[in-house]
Amino acid sequence: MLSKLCKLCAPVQLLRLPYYLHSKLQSITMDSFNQRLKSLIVKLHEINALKFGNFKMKVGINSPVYFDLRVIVSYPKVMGSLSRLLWEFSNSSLDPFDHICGVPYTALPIASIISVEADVPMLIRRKETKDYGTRKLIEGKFEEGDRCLIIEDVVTSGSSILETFRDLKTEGLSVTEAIVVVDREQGGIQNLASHGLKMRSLCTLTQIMNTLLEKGKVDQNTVDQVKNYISLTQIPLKDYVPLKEVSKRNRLSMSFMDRAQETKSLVAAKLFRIMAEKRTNLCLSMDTTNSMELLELASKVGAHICLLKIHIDIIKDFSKDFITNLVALAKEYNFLILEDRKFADIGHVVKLQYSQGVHEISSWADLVTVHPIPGPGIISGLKAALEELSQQDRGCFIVVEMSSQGNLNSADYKTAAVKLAMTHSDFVVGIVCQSSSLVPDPGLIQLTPGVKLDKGSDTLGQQYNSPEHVVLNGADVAVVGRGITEAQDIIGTVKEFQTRLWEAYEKRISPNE
Ligand code: 5IU
Repeated sequence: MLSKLCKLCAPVQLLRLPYYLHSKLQSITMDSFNQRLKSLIVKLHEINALKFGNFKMKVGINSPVYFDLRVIVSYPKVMGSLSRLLWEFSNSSLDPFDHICGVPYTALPIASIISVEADVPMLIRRKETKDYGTRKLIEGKFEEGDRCLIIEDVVTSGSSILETFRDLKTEGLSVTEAIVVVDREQGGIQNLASHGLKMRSLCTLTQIMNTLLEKGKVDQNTVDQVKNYISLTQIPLKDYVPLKEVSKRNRLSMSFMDRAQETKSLVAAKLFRIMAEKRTNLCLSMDTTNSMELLELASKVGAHICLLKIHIDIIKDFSKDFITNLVALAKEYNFLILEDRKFADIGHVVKLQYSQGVHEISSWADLVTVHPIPGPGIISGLKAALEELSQQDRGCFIVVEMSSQGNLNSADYKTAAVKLAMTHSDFVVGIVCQSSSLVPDPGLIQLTPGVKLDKGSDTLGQQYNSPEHVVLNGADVAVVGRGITEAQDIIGTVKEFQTRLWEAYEKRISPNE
């Protein structure tokens, strides 16, 4: 593979010369390499790919310097010389490899240029897996065991590289090394090394600052600020879910009992066990406004459901007695209670909404639903409320995708939401969604609403699929509301849902039986 790389690496291929010429030429070449690197740094500064000021970083720490190498796509010459320098710098001493893969998105054009000019096959990592078709994480042609080199533009903590590393490894590729344009010297190299990945960088932040100072582009004060910042801010890996935590086992073919072993949450394990023991993956959604009606229905169907989902804020005659009776029914019939509160505020407010007010939700609801839109603070807020309770077996479902027509859940939002769920899987028991690809971990439970005996819709945007359809699309627990509550024969209908959902689940885990 490396022998093909002549076009890009010609300037450093000096290995067959006599030694005295070799070393002389090598130092000339190094001088010219360094000159070219310095001009590149100046150019990057000119095109605003390097900025100085006070910037909020993805990892939540303010920085006096910001790199936006995305702009290079508007400067093809800069993009070309950056890619060439990166390759010349690293290619002669790399571990053997069969493919290169740029970390999406900024490193994609860099990897593409290297791929074309050095004639080395490229792979592309999908940032979000397709909901349809082959559901591949990695695009391109490769065999299991092929070796892949990762290419990245700027490294801070190394978390983006590690996500690409994890997906490549999940697809069976062998990855030992990453090459990067800029190392911000904030712990990335050590973080990657702790996951068995070597990293080499074309230049460091210190080198960049020294060059810009030498060329009169920044003053000593800015250089000192950046140096001080580097020494103070060694950034830990925050959102990265290590490879070992993402089980390679496909949850769709695993039994609920097996999956109870995979979760970190007590309440998720309890739900898995209830489903297996009662042979039901039916969640009844009771959107009624009358507490007596709710209790009556719960006692009628309690034996056939694993989960009862309610909206406490629509009950007109709420009382503490109602909660006492509901909790007693849950115990008697062995189901859990899900308050479909869909929290969506900042941590401080959800902490109060969860534990205070007339409803004191955290004191009785095993589970709640949460919109991840505010970010991780919402999970911290809910957890903070629980710290004051002696009852610790509580959890939440994160709403990643909705069943309603025209919902605004974009692909990027869904990816970030799933990541949040994975990062907090001690408290997040699962994901509310419609498609199996959004629940990668067997320890997480897919909760799917929008279920009726037949496909259809209501007049306000709700969309329904059949029990078989949702289970095949990954639903572990199916939420049925009006499909049951508005049926003529409620018990008969509950039993029909229970049977059809359970049979679909059994077929999913053992397709040939
Ligand atoms: N629900 C949905 N869709 C969603 C989410 C929640 O329908 O995407 I998130 C709730 C709303 C209602 C129940 O409480 O699930 C479904 O009731 P019906 O089966 O009656 O439509």
